[in-house]
Amino acid sequence: MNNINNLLTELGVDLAPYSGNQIHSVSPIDGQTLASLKADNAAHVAAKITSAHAAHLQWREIPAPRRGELVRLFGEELRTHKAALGQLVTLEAGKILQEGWGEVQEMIDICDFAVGLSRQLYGLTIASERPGHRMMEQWHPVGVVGVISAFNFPVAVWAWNAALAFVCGNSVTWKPSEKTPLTAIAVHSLFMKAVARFGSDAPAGLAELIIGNSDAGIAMVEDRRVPVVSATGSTRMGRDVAQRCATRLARTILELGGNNAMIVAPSADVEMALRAITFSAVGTAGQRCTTLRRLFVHDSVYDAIVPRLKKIYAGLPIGNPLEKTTLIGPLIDAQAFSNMQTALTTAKSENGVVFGGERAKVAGDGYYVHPALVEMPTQTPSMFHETFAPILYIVRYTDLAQAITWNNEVPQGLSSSIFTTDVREAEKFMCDSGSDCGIANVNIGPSGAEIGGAFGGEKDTGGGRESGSDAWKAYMRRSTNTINYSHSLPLAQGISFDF
Ligand code: UN1
Repeated sequence: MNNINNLLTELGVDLAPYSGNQIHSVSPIDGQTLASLKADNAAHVAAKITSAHAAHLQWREIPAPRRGELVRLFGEELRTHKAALGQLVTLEAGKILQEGWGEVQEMIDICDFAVGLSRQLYGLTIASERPGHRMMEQWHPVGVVGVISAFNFPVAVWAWNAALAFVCGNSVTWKPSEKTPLTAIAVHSLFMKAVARFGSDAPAGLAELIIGNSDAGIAMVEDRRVPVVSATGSTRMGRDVAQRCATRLARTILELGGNNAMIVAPSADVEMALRAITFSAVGTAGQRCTTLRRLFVHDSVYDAIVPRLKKIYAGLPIGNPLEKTTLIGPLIDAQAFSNMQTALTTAKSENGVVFGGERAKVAGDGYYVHPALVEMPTQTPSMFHETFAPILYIVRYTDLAQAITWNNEVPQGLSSSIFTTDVREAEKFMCDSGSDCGIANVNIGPSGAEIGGAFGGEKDTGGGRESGSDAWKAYMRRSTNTINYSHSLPLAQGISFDF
């Protein structure tokens, strides 16, 4: 408890205005309650959106490079508070310290990216078919951006969205997971510090934080003043968000389930593959949307990979994620543990051979598990589901085309990878008829993406793209302008309309 109070003080967080008895932040490390908070209801949400909307009307008048300056200052706050914020992520979400800090680093990276972007919100100039005409497009702020984030990346995912949204001239309302309210409050307070340093042209209400349950999220999603909703979480949640947004024709950016595979080909560098498999399958205790869940190993390297993997798995340090030597922290809660056990039982009923997967003994009331390897006879029905836990299904293959078919056969389409040193296989995997995922990697695992690339995936993953590349366009509205500088009014398509 002392630890949490010290951290909150260091981060400049005053919990008093949030205190209540409706939302409980429970540390997955030992099951202790870190804080109890009140929940926003629909009326609170509406008031926050009113404030965010008013803020957007002012903020859009500020030149984009100046808006970038606010994000730069926020990045500075994150650099200063990286250690404390990363530790708070560990306390509240249970990921190991390295990954807690990594998450804050990802926030810093997107801030840097967004600062540069604030001078590069380019539109095209387009050749007109009409004489004395010019066409161009401009990108304008869209309004209030609603962000829904999940427990597993409680701070980085908001930053991917918010850093871009702010430089694009928008305000942001944020509904974090009810499992991780403290990290959200801490990020909000760091952002408000940056706002205070920026000066009076940053309007109050630029960032609004909604602490609440799903009813608060629904109130945000259904509010007509929120033209863009970016949601990260389960496919079930995303489908619900998409349907509600569709009825009011709002735009969505969806980052939903992943069921990511790796193909290990005959020419693979075995040592590198083992490192990549282990990090991407057990990192964040298997609770990343990019976690490696399905492994297709070529028959010729199966015996070089699978027994070694078992040995590695048996020696992985499981325990308190605050301890430096730990590599696998707890699952988020009891429900996650029970989902994992159900999935393993189903796998057995499909002739899967399970290695590991049982509860690990660690002091306190946390749900720690031995990560599981499950050797499957083929790709069975249970492998089509994403279970948010460290279960890695392994299937032997002989033909690359078959492995690529398996890669693409599941409903989700987030991330994928191949280990091969054969250029033909690598290109085949990445070509039009190769992996159908938003991310297709060669000789690295499916997780751990950098912010420079567009992040997201197809099918049940939702189709959204966030963070790098041209993802910023989703946070703006495009206007096409045709300017006539001639003295006549020719019509497009040569239409004659004389009167
Ligand atoms: C998520 O799991 O929700 O690529 C995001 C990665 C991280 C982001 C994961 N950069 O694993």
